[in-house]
Amino acid sequence: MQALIVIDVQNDFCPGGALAVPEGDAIVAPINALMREYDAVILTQDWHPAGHSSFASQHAGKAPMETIEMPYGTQVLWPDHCVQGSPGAAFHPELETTRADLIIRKGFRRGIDSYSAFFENDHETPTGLEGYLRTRGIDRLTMVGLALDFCVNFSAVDAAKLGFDVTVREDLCRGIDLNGSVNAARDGMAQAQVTLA
Ligand code: VGL
Ligand code: ZN
Repeated sequence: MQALIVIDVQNDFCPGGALAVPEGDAIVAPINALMREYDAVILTQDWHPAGHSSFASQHAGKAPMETIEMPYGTQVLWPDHCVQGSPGAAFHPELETTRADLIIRKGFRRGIDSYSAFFENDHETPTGLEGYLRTRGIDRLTMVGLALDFCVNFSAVDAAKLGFDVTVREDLCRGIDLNGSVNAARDGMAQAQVTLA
């Protein structure tokens, strides 16, 4: 069984949004077209409480894109984005959300970020997605969405480590590209046996 995992295709990651990824909206129509080819479609949604610890606004003297040391490791600080219930947290209006079997939200704990659809950034707190996929007999995953170098990358590497057969469709992703993070993500995914297509 094969699932399409659509990562964070939300207004804040599209042009005009709070953490806009260049051309983030260009992938929406082709992702919609791809949905019908899969046994299951799963969407992820970045879903932060106001005042989330990944927001630069919560750290005096810090600007977006700077880093901070958290108990679970180094954290990039972001502009306020994807605040629960805000228009920026909503899916892109053209994304065919009605086709989704499951919407998994992440990053909802104030003190910890969650890039991956499988584990929070401590790399051990599960989101529950693994159990959902295994109980449905889904073993092959195709990942698309935003951003290639953060949430798609961490989700794909975790999925491969968990033993899923993972393909990332790079043409249906766009990246933030912070200090070479797109190339680093490509290397990390290849090392983890993720197929880049
Ligand atoms: C993401 C940064 C912060 C992503 C989410 O979806 O890649 N990036 N929150
Ligand atoms: Zn976020």
